[in-house]
Amino acid sequence: MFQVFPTARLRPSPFYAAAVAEGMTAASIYSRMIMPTSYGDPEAEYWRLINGVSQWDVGVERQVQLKGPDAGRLAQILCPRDLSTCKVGQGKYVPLCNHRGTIINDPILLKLADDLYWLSIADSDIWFWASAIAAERGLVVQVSEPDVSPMALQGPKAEDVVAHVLGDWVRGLKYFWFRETEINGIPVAVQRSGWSKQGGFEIYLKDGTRGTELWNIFKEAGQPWGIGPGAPATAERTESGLVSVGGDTDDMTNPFEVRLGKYVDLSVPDDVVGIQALRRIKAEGVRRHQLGLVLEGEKPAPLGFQRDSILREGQRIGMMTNCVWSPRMKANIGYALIEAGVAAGEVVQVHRDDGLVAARLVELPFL
Ligand code: THG
Repeated sequence: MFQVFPTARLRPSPFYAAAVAEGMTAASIYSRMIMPTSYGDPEAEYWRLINGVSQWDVGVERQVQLKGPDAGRLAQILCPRDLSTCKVGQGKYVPLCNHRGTIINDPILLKLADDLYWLSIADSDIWFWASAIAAERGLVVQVSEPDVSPMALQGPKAEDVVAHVLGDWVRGLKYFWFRETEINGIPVAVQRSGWSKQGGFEIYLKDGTRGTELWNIFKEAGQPWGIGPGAPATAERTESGLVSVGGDTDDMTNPFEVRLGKYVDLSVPDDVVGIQALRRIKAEGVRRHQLGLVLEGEKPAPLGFQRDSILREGQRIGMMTNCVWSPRMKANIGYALIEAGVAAGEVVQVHRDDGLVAARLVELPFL
């Protein structure tokens, strides 16, 4: 047992005190912040997400704000997805790539105004990247990290809870669309989004001094629906086929390898970072692709990234990037990043601490 304490560098989220009060038992580090990952009963937390409503401190999803006359131009230069039709109030999932076409982050982009965007980022430092590219291209735009921290409500009953707090208009919000509003004078943006496929909303808190207050408003409002604390759930996201950039990807992974090619528009302007490489990769075809793995037996496999961990007839053909017990499939499942010639339906061997275990390759998502 060890403890990690918040410091100026390991910043607590505005919901940290609430998470501790809820009985947080485990946490991870994400964007140099503490992210609660469990409250002591992972099984109950999983079923609450599948059947009810779960409340998550995802303040680690930091915003990179682009503000100024060239904000829209910078957003498009950073994103190999066409943003020309993106409306104010709309969000879009946008894999970001470097000049070689390698995925470096996969934010949700929010267009707050014609001259104001947020990139709601995953775990890498896009603030440096965006400001460097803006400066190199001579753009008139300020890049900053605003005081904005999301809290998620996920699960089939999330909509009822959010409508109870905010009104029935939230039921009409389309996927990834959002609206700025206030809750008891607390400034927020409310978006239909979240890192699960169970449906739900994210409440972006715009005043970091009011995290506990906002947390408790939803905690109390959610009582009739059995709300409880939870966190982005590895089992659910794996079953649902969501990609974790940095977890399921390495320093050579392009979007086409991990089923994110549908978020790349090859017709975006030539000055979009990475687009030339992405066009070349698309023309040449990928060398690897992502499939699901269903392991034989009930013994858990080690979590996480293992290079060359998948074998076929003694040959190393790829790696298992993630592995978790699926309560709904009653099996250990994971993702393979594997040679493109290897197809779903084949049986391979996966390295485990006690030797090799057989695994069947399947198409994603599992469910
Ligand atoms: N919410 C917010 N910010 C975030 C995340 C979030 N930043 C970091 C991280 N999560 C970004 N990653 C993802 C990955 C997938 C999705 C959202 C954020 C997602 N994908 C759907 C899918 O793949 O099926 C839908 C994509 C689509 O159809 O456009 O939801 O969770 N604020």
